[in-house]
Parts: sequence; structure tokens; C-alpha cells
Amino acid sequence: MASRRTFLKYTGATTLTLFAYGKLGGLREAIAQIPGGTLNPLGVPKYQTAMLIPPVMPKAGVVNQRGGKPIDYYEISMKQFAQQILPAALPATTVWGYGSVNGAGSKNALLLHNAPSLTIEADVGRPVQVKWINDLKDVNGNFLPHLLPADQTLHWANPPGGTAGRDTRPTFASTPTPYTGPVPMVTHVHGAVGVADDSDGYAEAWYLPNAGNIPSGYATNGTWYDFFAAKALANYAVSWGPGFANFRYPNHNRASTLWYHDHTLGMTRLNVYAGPAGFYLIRGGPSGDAAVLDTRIGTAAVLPGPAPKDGDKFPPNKTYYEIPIAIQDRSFNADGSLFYPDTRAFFDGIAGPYIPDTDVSPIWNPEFFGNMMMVNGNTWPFQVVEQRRYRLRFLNGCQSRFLILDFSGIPGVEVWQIGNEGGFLAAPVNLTATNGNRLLMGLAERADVIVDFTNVVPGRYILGNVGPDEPFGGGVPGVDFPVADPASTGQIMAFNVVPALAADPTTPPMFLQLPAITPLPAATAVRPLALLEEASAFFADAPAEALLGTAQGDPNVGPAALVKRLWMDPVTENPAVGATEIWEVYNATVDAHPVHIHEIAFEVLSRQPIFVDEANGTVEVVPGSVPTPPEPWETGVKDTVIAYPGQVTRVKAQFATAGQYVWHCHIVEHEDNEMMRPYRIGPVQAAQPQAQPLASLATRPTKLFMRRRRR
Ligand SMILES: [Cu+2]
Repeated sequence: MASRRTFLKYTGATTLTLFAYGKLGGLREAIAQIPGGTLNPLGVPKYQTAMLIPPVMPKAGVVNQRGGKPIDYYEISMKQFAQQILPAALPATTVWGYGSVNGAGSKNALLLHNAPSLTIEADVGRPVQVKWINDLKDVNGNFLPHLLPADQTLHWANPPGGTAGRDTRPTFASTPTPYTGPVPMVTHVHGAVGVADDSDGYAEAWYLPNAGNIPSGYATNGTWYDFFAAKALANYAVSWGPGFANFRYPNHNRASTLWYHDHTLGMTRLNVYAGPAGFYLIRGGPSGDAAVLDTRIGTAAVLPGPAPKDGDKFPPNKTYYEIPIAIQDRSFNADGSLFYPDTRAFFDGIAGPYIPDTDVSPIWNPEFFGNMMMVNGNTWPFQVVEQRRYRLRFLNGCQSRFLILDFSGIPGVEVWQIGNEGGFLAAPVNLTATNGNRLLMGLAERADVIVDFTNVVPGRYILGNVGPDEPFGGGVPGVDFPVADPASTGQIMAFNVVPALAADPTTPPMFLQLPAITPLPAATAVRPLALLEEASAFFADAPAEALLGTAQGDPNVGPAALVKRLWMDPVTENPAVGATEIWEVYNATVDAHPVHIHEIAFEVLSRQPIFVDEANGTVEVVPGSVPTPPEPWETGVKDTVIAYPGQVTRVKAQFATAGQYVWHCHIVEHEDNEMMRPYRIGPVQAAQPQAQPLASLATRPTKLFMRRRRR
């Protein structure tokens, strides 16, 4: 049996060829680099396909409220379809994706389902309402099963458990096979600020498709669905029904780059991998493009544009200079189907016994690294760019993979980051001059970047990736960790540079004065929180699950006990409505985790070294150590932050809207197995659901996994 350590050694980029376990566990076949499906990434030609620039999602209409602002209304379903993700000579891929089903509010309405999906365009302060429809049904109206192997031993949505057993970790007399029933879904707009909890896509507010053959006894929606449906009806006079929900977004954010994706309990990794995700761009307001000044003249600057607009023809008959780019890692089989592991053995060779005989889940993998790069829904596409400036809004939409985008293969390019998840930075950051032409992106992070191709000689250039093909722990690429395989995952996309069609009217980034950032009030509370990983009690060197927790006491003044907290445990983070708090995230694991807090945008305050006492289960800030400020690209506000191992990462936020939300790691494999916690702003709500009792973990020993996992 290969140990996890052996596996990770194999993934090193210095290994040209490695042996990976095939589907039968013991069967070995030689494939290149990271193990994956039966389609060898080196057999997939690159730069054959023009990158898709996602068009704008058509509206179903505009709702005029009496005494209120007009509301942009959408009807969006998620369904299954075939998409040519691989180059045209290779088979199409069956995926899921969102798309508008009612374009009555848009001209030239494009009712197109795609993965990633069309972009929702919103304005600051103008509400959006979406009827999100789970349409995972076949032509006969029967449910479609999952495309990917769903592990039933996690704390997950669990529709077969019925009303009493939904949203639990079910017990089994023998190791269960993958779940093949109807698929729960609930959509979250990642980064939405000020949204009411009924509309946040709470992980236990999922719902099944309204299919004709739902097995009797199945729960058709999650624990919180009915409660939130009643709130939505009371607050906005909108109804929810079988297979759909109506969510409302107030768009209280600064102008910024958001995205939407599924958030179902214990299934997010699978539902998102199957395709459903898209951009949600918020524009305007006091922190929007119009508030950016040109310091040479003191008046409005010109940013690269246009972006796609509602009603644009498709394929477009105009050129876009502002483009959202979603980068995701995927693996495929030779028939074009998505590959995702169907056994834990894929990860570290543990071939059982599994739950209930041990504490290791049979299918769930602690992390997953696709062996191909998909950009806006195509593997390794190209984008034609002129010798001028472009505004690219990058999203790291991978599963577990931190990206370090590397522009150094484009001689003459100049790259400036101007924004992150929460909108514009305090000031433009010249990544070319100050960061080696590199852009680090944790999972779910966004980067609003001006890429200047003016001085690039026409030709084809590759955007590289020097992040690792394994968990990230910080450090220098090629020194502290091997970089991604240069032949596959080390390449993202190509830019085909051509002469400019006209003079570039945009303001050079060095002259951009970005809108002022309103500082948050002083904090009234500090919460020490913890990132933990639990080791298997049965297998050596094997993580059983990732966890969140708290530190009891103040690690800033002395050792504080680490306490693990499961999804089902009572809420421990409970800010008052309107409170401003500092959340300190003590990372006691060996890897970096991208921590995402719903509902709010936070300031990154500092990071500082910590000491984890494994024997005593305590953590403290290293005495005498000094906090380091956030990176230049972490200024302004963010919704996701990289928490490095051996450090505390401190953020500050104001919690304005009462309700039940979550905070979690955005490595989706972690999030799905306990690295997510509910939190509540304000008091317990009348009639809110109670946490389900925990069935099977009561006797599991607490054993923190803190050994070094990499050599
Ligand atoms: Cu994590």
C-alpha cells in the first residue's frame, strides 16, 4: 500500500513519469504526471480553441416595487448537457451548468446553458432576484443521478434519510456504495454582502429537482429550506416551490467581481466540479469604475473596456477588452467524461476497510488536483489580444489547487493588480516590478488585473502556473515546493498577441488613483479560531477529515487549548448585529487554507507566527514575534484569505445583517468534510431549525493531524 507520503513524493514535478493507481486499486498503469482519468493530458492538444468570453445572463424582467428600487429578475435553471470542453477532435463532455430559461427582460436573449455559465451583471444598491431552478431531470421528467461518485459517509445533505435524517452523517452497517439518487443543489453568490440568510445559499437549504420519480421517504429539501421559504415570503412576497427557490441580493458590495456556485452540504466539491458556476459582477457606486481618477489630470480615468453587455450578439460582433477568466482544474476520461476519484485509494492507496469499520470514508479524497487546466470551460484555450491594455478578472475556481499565475513567459508584458474580491485595492500593484510577474491566487480568490501587452512582440505566449500540483504551504516556487508540471498544469492558456487596431485610450495603471477605502470601526471583540485536521486512528499518516475549531483563551498571551468544532455543534461565532470583530484564524495544520466568510467583506489585518504544541493540543503566538502586514494585493476588502500553516491570520469585519451563515475553507474537498461551520449574526431566530444530533462520531478520538506531510 502506498502511503500518502509516497503519493505526494510521486507528484513532484521533478518526476517525469509516475505510476498511478487505476480504478481497480492495485492495477498500475503508467501515465504522465498527476494521476487522473484515462485521458492522458499530454495527448490533449493545447491552444486549439478560442477562449469563451461569457456573455451576459439575460433577465426575465424588471420588477418595480412600490416605494423601492426596481429589481432585476432572473429565472435560471441548472441542467445537464454536453459541452465541447476538450478540443473539437476529442469527445464532448457531459456537464451541468446554469442558464437563463426566460429572457423576456433582455433583447437578443441568449438562453444558453454553459459551464461556466453566463455572467450576471448587477449594479451597486439595485437588488437582483433569481429564481434558481434545480432542473437535473431527463426528458421524461425523472431525476438525473450525479455524474460523479458521491460519498454517503460524510455529514451531507442525505436526502435518503428523510426529514428526520437529512443533513446528517448517516450510519451504515457496511460500507455504502456511491449515492445514485436525485441531486440536491442550492446556489450561493460568493462574496454577496448584506444578503439575508434566506438567500445566501445555506448548505442545509438545498432542494431536489421536481422530478416524477423521487423515491418515497426521501427528503426533497434541506433542514433550513422551509424556514427560509417562509422568511422570503414574508420579506419579499415571493414563493418557493418544488425544485426552486427565489433568492434576493441587495448588492451592498463595493463594485467587485463575485461568482456564483453550488453550496450543498457535503456535495459542493462534486456539484461544482460537474460545472455549475459563473461570474456575478457588481458595478457602479462610489467605489466603481467612474470613481477611478487619472492622477495626471485629476479627472476620470479610462479603464480597458468594454465588457460583454446584456443584448450583445453571440458570438459577439465586437471586441472585448474587459474579460472575466475562470481557471479550473479538471481530469477527463478518454470518452470525454469528467474524471473524479471514486475511491479513497486514489489519494493515498488506502483500499479499506472504510467506515463503518474504520474512520476513513470510502470515496472522499482529502484533496483533488485535476491534471488539465480549463479556462472559461475549455482546456487550454487561446485568446487573441492586441498590443494594448486589457482588464482581466481572474478567478481561481479550482478544487484544491492554489495557482501562481506566471506572466514571465510573455516578454515585455506589464501586469498590474487593481482589485481583489472586494473591489479596487488601495493602490495599483505592479506585479511585474515587485512580484516577479507572478500572481498568487488561493481557491475562490479573484484578481482584477490590467495586463499591458503594448510592448509585447506579436506572437503566441503562454500564461504559466508555478503553483504546486499538491497542497500549498506558502514559500517560493521551485525552492520550497516543486512547481506544477510544465507540460500540463504548469500551463494555463495562450495569448496570441497581434498589432493594435487603434490607439489605446486607457490610462496607464501607474496613473490610476483608486477609490478611497472606508475603514471599519474599531473592533469590539476578538475571536480566536482554528484550522485543524484530524488523523485517522486506524491508518498511519492519513487524514480522516479537515476541521474548524476555536482556541480557548488568548493565544496572544499564552498557550490556548485547541477545540475542534463539527458542523453539527452549536454556533460558537455569534456577532451582534452591527458589531465589528477581529477573527483570528490559527492554522494548526501543515497546509495553507483559503478561509471564506459569508455575508461580509473583511479587512486583512496581519499575520504572525504561531507555535502549536501537539502533545498538549495548544496554540500560542510565538512570543516576541512581530505581525506582518497584508500583502499589497490584500488591501481594501476581501471575502477569502489565505491562512498559512504556522501562522495566525487576522481579519476584521462588520456584521450588519442578522441571520444564519457559514464560514469555511474553500478547498472544496475540505469544506465538504467538516471544514465548515455555521455562524450567526444576532439572536436565535424564532422557529429556526435545530441542529441534528450526531449519529456516529461521538466515540471518535480527537487526534490532531499535525505531522509534516511533505518531505
Ligand atoms: Cu482547507
